[in-house]
Amino acid sequence: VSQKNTTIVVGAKTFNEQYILSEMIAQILKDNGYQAVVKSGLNDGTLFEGIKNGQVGVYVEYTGTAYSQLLKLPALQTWDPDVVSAKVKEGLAGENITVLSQIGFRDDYTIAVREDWAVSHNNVSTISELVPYAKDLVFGSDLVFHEREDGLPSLQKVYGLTFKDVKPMSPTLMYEAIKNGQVDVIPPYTTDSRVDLYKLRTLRDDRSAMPPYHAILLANAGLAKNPGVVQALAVLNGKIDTTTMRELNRQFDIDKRDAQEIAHTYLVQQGIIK
Ligand code: PBE
Repeated sequence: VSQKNTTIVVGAKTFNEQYILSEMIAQILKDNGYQAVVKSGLNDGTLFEGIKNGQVGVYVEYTGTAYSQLLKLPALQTWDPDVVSAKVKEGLAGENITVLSQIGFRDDYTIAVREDWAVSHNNVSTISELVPYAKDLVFGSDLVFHEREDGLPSLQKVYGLTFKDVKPMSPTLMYEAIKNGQVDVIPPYTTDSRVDLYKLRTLRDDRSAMPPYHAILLANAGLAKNPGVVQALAVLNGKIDTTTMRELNRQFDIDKRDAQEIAHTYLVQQGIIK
């Protein structure tokens, strides 16, 4: 059980909302008298190991990612979000990890093409309709989507979707890459404002190959026994919806504001910290 004089490590992955939310968590903890430090730029495996052994105290994960990547549970026919959340909570408990809350928003993977390309190709609007064109198209992946079980391999299995080439890149660069025509298809995150700003069309996952990704706040089980920490972070329960998260991400990606400052402004505006 962590005392007020031990430092709580807040972990984060490598994209917009992860930087913003980890700053929020750290600022809330500090406002409640705890010491906290953000460690960002971590990959899923490092975060999973860290939160199990306590080197990471808290971080934001996503139900679909915890389900398929961390717990390696078998794909479902239809992805009922409540079933996914329940299985994740139970599975993580067995790994010394406590789900403190659902934050409120979903950050799903989608598949997107340029709007003008879609219009000139029979108005493609579902993943099924993309399949016949894929052999001539280049897919720009984030660093992991093309090889994770719930990503491209699942789309290959469910739809028979196979591209001419796959180019992995940092998640933040793939939006520029499709805008500039370096790639034809990308897997945007649904909380990213660049989908609209760059005139992309997201295609409906009409055979439900991909799981839901609700944002969940995870804590090391030892830390979760500290009622003060749990109570301090309870303010995030259901607090941030998808529209709000997209707007905060827009401030980061488009306005180029600092994550720490975005987090601070939001928490003050909401009356969460002074
Ligand atoms: N997501 C969607 C992934 C990346 C995009 C946020 C669920 C994840 O980091 O788990």
